[in-house]
Amino acid sequence: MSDSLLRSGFDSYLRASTLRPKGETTVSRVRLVPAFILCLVLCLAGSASGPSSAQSAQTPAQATQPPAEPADLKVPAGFNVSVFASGIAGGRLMAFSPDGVLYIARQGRGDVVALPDRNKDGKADSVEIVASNLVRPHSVAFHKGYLYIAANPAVLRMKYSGGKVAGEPEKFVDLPVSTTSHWTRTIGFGKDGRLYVSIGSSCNVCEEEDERRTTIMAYNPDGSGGRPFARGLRNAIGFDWDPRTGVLWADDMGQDRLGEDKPFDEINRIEEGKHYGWPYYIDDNEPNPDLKDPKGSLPVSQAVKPAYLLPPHSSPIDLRFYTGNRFPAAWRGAMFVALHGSNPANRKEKVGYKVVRVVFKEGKPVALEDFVTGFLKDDQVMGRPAGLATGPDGALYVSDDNKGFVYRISYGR
Ligand SMILES: [Ca+2]
Repeated sequence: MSDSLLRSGFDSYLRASTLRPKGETTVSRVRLVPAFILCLVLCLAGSASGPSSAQSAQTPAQATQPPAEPADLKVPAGFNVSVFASGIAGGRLMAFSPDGVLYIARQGRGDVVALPDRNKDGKADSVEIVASNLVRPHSVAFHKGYLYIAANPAVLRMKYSGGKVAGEPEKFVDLPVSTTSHWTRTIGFGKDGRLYVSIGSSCNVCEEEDERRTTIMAYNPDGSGGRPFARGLRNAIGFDWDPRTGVLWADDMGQDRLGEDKPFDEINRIEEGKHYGWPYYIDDNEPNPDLKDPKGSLPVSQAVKPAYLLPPHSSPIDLRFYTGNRFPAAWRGAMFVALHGSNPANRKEKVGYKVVRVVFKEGKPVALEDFVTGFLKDDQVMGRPAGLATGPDGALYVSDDNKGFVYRISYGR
């Protein structure tokens, strides 16, 4: 893509940044006038107290719907689960700041909030908006004095020091524009200092023209030199490095409308320069039956098979290693995956809707074990797990973008 196209992509991002994304708001016409008045009141309150992106407490007036009930979640014996924060609908991926405050991107609201727990009672004291008017912010990361935010279509950053985010978000890296599905972008910094960004496909099944799509991209620490680190990943929303081995792992979400039990979602062991097969291959390198008249091709010998097949349509979002030391040995350093759960268009009987631990044997994933269940109750959706993060307190935090909770999973007393 040319520079001018990249620029026009960001210009349209800036234009769009004042608009609500289509398809994710539920404001009806009859509610527009009260919503406008509410917005006016909030804007005036915001301008009286400083810039919109400054850290500010969220007013209760923003809660326009009755509060959701937390799910009755189940965790293994010895673990505890509690509500850390509520009112975080659309909350996706999370990161802890260097001073131990949980930050989360609220994709639907277009903002990033901080959830400080200053009195360390396992409950967020407040919901503080640190950046707003963003288009589909999905993932956050802290690195060397900045908070990075993956939005669409750019990675943004804000200065971070003394426990505070300051100023307005500035563009750091341009990304492909997505106005349909797979608009999520996930970021992480490797030990090599590079910025890694996963970018999903523009379609359900197709060959991409923009080589940045269906990859995990890697950028130099200054944002330059972006190139695909790994290709052939349809939508690798969650990725993380095993802290013990340094190996990069990513999940991948298989395509839609190929049947109730096809294709599998995936866990992949990511290596630089490798191709993971999509769109040419699905499952264990089976030719993709929905790819008609492809222009390109890939020798099957060059397609890396999944390291583990996840249940079809279970929809893995975040994939993270537990990096704390409060869990028992079997869960220390464990890989967890948030299975967001199947869409009724793909499957009648729901699958996913839980957080699983991936059991490894001799360095390879061999099984899944339930870690957090109860997001389904009598087939009713009580929440959908999305983001995962290990806290400095050794607890695992799980965001639920559907009912807007952040749950805290701790061990022992
Ligand atoms: Ca607290």
